[in-house]
Amino acid sequence: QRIVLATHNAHKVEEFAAIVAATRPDLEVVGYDGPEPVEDGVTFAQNALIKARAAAAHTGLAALADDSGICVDVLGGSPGVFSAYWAGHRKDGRANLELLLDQLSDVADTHRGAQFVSTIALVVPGGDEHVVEGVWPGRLARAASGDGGFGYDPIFIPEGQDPAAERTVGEWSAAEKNAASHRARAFVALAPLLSAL
Ligand code: ITT
Repeated sequence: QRIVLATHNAHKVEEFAAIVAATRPDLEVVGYDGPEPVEDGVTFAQNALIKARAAAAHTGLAALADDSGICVDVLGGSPGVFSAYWAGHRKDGRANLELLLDQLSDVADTHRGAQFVSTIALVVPGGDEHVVEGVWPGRLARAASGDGGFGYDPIFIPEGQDPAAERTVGEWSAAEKNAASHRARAFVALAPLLSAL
């Protein structure tokens, strides 16, 4: 079974490949280098559907797209769908992360709650459309640490760690992240839909 992954983000491709290899090794996930549609939705679901529909139409294959971001409680859920260009620099993840740290510089640890969200759309050409979501709760660190992963990983501390040894996702291995992340959680909801294709 072949399915196209409609993303131009190499980190997402890598994480998906690892998650699929661990759970659905029979599935052949192919990359997408076709036209990039304008992502003008105001929700993760709208943007994920825009990307998956474009890839399904262009390739004739069932298509998956991930729209994701970090949602910070004291910012009312921002950056959210604007996560990729929060500081205006779409390709410069570091500027985005530094702006977010600045914005929270006066906020105490008890109020730094945040969550990563991954919304995945599955579009079958001429057929069904599905949207699933994975949420990874945690809080923002006071400073960046670690250089693993991408985007906001160096400032995100997932919930449920030993309080004496908490680490940011930037300090986690790829295998640890891919077993626990918002993307892995969305994939759990996606798996039965893929099996039904
Ligand atoms: P595509 O649209 O081509 O898939 P993109 O990077 O532009 O790639 P999004 O519009 O979904 O994708 O933006 C997601 C942003 O949210 C991403 O650039 C990061 O800043 C952040 N983000 C999403 N998942 C993340 C993760 O696992 N770790 C760290 N940051 C993440």
